[in-house]
Amino acid sequence: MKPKFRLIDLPVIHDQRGNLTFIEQSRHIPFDIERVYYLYDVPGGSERGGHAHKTLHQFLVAVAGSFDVHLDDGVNQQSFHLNRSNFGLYLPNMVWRTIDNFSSCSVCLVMASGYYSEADYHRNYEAFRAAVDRSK
Ligand code: T46
Repeated sequence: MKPKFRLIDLPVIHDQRGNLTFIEQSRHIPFDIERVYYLYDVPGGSERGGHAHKTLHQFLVAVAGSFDVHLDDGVNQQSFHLNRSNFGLYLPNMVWRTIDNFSSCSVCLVMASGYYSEADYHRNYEAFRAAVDRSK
C-alpha cells in the first residue's frame, strides 16, 4: 500500500516586495477547511503530536522556521523536514504523527477538515495499530 500522506506544492507570487502564497480549499488541498490553528513559541527540544486521527484530514505548513514530521500509517514510515512556506504536508486520517526539531521562532500552521474533537484522536499507538489492522 502506497502512503496517502504527501507533500503538496503551493503557488508562489514572486514580487520585489516579498513573496505571496495562497491556499484554496479543494483546489490546492484535497478537503474543505473547517478549522485553522498554529503551533508557535515551541521551546527547543519539544515534541508535539503522538497521535492519529480517526477521520480528520490536515495540511501542515512551516510558515516560519522549520520542524520535522514523522509519519506512520501502519505500513509506511517516513519523515519530512518542513522548512518553506511554499509547500506543505497533507495528512489524511489514520496517520500517526510526531513533530519535533522545531527551530527557534518556527510556526506550524495547520488547516483541518473538522472542528476539534477529542473523540477523533487515537492517542494510544497500540490501539491505533489495532484499528489499522481491523481496516485491512
Ligand atoms: C496535530 C498536531 C499537528 C483545542 O482545544 N483545539 C484545537 O483545535 C487543538 C488542535 C487542540 N486543542 C487542545 C487539546 C489539548 O488540550 O489543545 C491542547 C493541546 O492539544 P494536543 O496535545 O493535541 O496538541 P499537539 O500539538 O500535540 O497536536 C496538535 C493537534 O491536536 C493534532 O491534530 O496533528 O497539532
